Amino acid sequence: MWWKAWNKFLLTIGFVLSFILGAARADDGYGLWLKYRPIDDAQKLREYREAVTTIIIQGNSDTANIIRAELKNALKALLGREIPLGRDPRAAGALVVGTPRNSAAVRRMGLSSALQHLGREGYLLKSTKLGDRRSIVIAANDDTGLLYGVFRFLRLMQTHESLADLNVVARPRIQYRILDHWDNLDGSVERGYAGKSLWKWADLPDRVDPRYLDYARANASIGINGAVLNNVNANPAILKTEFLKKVARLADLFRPYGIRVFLSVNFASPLSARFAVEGNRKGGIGDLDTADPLDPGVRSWWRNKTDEIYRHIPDFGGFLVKANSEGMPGPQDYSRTHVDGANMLAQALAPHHGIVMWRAFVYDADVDADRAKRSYKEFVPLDGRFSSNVFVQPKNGPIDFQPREPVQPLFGSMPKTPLMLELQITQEYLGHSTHLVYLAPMWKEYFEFDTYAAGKGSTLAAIVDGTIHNHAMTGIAGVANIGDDRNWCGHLFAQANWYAFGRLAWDHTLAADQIADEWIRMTLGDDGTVLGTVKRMMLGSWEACINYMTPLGLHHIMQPNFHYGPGPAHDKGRLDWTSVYYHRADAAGIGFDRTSRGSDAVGQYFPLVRDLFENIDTCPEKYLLWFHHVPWERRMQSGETLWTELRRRYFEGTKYVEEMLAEWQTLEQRLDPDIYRHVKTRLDKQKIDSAVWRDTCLDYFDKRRQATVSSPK
Ligand code: BDP
Repeated sequence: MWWKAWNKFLLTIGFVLSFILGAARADDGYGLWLKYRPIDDAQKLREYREAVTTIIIQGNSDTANIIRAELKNALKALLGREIPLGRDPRAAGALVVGTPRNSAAVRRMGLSSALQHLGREGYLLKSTKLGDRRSIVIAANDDTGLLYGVFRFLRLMQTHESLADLNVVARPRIQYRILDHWDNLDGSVERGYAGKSLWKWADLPDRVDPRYLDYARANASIGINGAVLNNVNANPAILKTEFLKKVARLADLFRPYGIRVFLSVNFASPLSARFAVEGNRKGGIGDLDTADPLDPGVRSWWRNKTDEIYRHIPDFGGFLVKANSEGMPGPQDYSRTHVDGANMLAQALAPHHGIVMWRAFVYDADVDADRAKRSYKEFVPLDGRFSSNVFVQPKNGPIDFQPREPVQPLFGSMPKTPLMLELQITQEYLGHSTHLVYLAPMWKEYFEFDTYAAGKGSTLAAIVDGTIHNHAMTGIAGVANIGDDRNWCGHLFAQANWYAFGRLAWDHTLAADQIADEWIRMTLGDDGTVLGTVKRMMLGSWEACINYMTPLGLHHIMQPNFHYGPGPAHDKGRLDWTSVYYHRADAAGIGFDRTSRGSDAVGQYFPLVRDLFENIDTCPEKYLLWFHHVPWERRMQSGETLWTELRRRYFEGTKYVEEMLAEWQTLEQRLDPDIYRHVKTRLDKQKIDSAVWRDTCLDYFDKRRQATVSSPK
């Protein structure tokens, strides 16, 4: 038939075209750190080919099937040959993957006791001898642990580590490792710089974008085990039955990857829609005229809704709540407390083992004149009163994801409440997905910050992972930087921040340097020159960004709303949203006096830290203008005046960007051309932007300073 021939012709053309286009299109970044580039080191290749000749994996669960497919594809790509599935664990080069339940080989090896303390997610990688043949075992108590173990194993190969004498024992240090998507139901993403939302709500639940699986795979490969799907500024409609069906479909897809879904909920959801003001923020989807958490009708509304959610999603994770913050409704609208609000939801979730993540990002001006003090003041008095399935979730710093802040003093000050740390992966205040800023060094600085809450060693990490105050429930959340851009994150190097978040959530003791090393090798290849150059670029990029935006403890001087580019002169609107409120540059100097003579925000830290910050001579210079209003002529550690030092920092920041660009250009011949151009374009822009930051801020501050000099006495 003619149309059959025609179809065949079209198919052939399509195939040939896609082949040509595919060949012409080089690396578009879609493959993330899971590209599985062929091992090009001949000796390594020989070693790996000997070490893995056959894959033995038991079980037919969805997760087992995912593992099988991942191993087959990855090994084929890495080793350039098909590795068959086999049955005999005694074969030389057998890669045995199993749990004591499903694998006789794992049982025979007596690994059960070693697995005892590894929970559902931990795993072992061991070189072993079965008979007189060498093989490798990946063992865990549960399929999820196996999946993590397999990704770890593949990472060893991707980073060209030796497979001889493997003896890896791993388990996560933090239990809930969650990505928070600030995705709206209309497909836009709040503070998203990588296209639209990944979730195609209009297509779900019937049509499924294959990307969902790659998203889940990428998360599983770095140990992320939860996803909050929607914006904290939550649209109540997410709880409508039609949406729950869509959410359930995603949950079904993510489950075999060890990922549970969570939702942000709007506290006013039980209200009838007629209360709607400010778009969707205050009106609900119910038929009640109150959302008072102590009202029996409201409580049963939440109970019923929660029960319904679990009928759709039996392992639903729980609710994230932004309440009484930036116009979002909350219990205080009814003269109730955060405890009343959180515990009501916690009670509805408890029978299903769900949790509440109640955000501490609140800043009611009535609470204190200094915004930095407000969440501490609201939450510390509530310690000990939250239900056991409630996390309070503070951001890392006391203001708002600034390039650098001191740690949020709530950490360590609520010993009876598990605190889930909220980090921001998306670069809202750090140049969006245009600037290359590697965030692992920043997160490490926070993790290692010693609060002295229970004496020396009370680091943020030790508080968050439960060791200091003995919490079994532990968690960390990162505001995602993922969208539907082909390369997921907008900037190729923003992928490194997604990667680093997952790695640190699993093990916060990892070094930023090591994580960069892994990411570069897996993403850009194993060329030593590329590795060295790119790592250098990455490791100094955060400090450089601080320098060209907000050095020496400055903060919140960006352009309003958009949060991109400098706006030091901004002084309109709500006081605590303006730049001049924060930098306070005036006749005498610059900086926010938060000492005991000023707002006394220092008083919220434990004595040793408080005293360190209080004293201008001991306050670390990186926080100087956060805590002190400092005279322009004050001598800094460098011997320079503050003004000269400030200038020096701004110039140091922009110089670093110029160097990154120059260094990147030296790599042109060694990199994929698309990747090269993609990053080069962004570095070009970063160079311009950083100079704008520097010049705008210095000009402005200079005027304030000059005004001083020339101002009439
Ligand atoms: C601020 C963002 C805003 C978020 C808010 C939050 O500008 O878009 O809604 O944080 O965390 O940084 O709730």
